[in-house]
Amino acid sequence: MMNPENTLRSLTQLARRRSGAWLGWFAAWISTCAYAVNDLPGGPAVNQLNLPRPATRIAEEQIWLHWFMMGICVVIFVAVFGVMFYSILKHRKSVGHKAANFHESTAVEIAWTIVPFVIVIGMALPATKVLVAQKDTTGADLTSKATGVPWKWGSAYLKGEGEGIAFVSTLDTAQRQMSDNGGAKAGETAPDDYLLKVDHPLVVPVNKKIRIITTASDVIHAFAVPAFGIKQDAIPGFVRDTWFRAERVGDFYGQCQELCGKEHAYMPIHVKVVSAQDYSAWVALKTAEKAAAKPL
Ligand SMILES: [Cu+2]
Repeated sequence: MMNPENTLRSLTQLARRRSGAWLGWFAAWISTCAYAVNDLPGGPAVNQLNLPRPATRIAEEQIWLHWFMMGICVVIFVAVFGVMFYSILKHRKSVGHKAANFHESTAVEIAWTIVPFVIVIGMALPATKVLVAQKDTTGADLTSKATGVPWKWGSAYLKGEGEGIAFVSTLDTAQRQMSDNGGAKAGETAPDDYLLKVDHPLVVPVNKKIRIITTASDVIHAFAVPAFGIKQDAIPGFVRDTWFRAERVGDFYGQCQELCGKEHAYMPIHVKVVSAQDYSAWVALKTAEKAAAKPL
């Protein structure tokens, strides 16, 4: 058995080794920061502060709601603190003011009931309108099921053009290796779609209502694409759904957004929005691939 002195010594050694590792890690991190990183259209941008550029009406409405609510909060903040600081400075006791007595003032009671009520209704009405639209998954042109599995996303086209197509989408192996090795090393550059590139993106047609049914095989995951304004938990044993209608072609990225386990960071979502013709061509290709793979 180890005596306490030996234990202490080995702990100190371990701490020393660890701090060396931390310093090395910190230096590596600083050096990767020096590389040029570019915006990823449909994904995160460099120094992005605002919400991503919307690709659906719902995402557009969410951004409007965000700034609308923010505006109301700022007005309330400025008004409340303005009155407070004005009162503290101009009506202080040292300049001869006496405190007014508002006890049982009906006018004040009515004002502080009506004003917040009006504000809450003014916020709830537009928010409810968007929320109801978000939840309305009826009348979809295409339905696809997204299944969260450790640590990938399974896609199965259930209804609409492309019915029967199914695949599993996995993070690009080269990017995964780069991450396992501690990120981009000196002389290497992490691609703009770092940890967002997958082998099989979810291909959908533009301007069509796409319904995504979510479920999971193990733990709770979440299917989310910020540019579409969607985020839906994928729960084992349950079926939930969400929808989007992308208004422009392009690549859009998301990630699992429910902390699901050790490889939560490695299950990105890539949605490829293409024109109707390109979508039909992709469906034909996938169908041919499936037919070729079938045993005779
Ligand atoms: Cu997950």
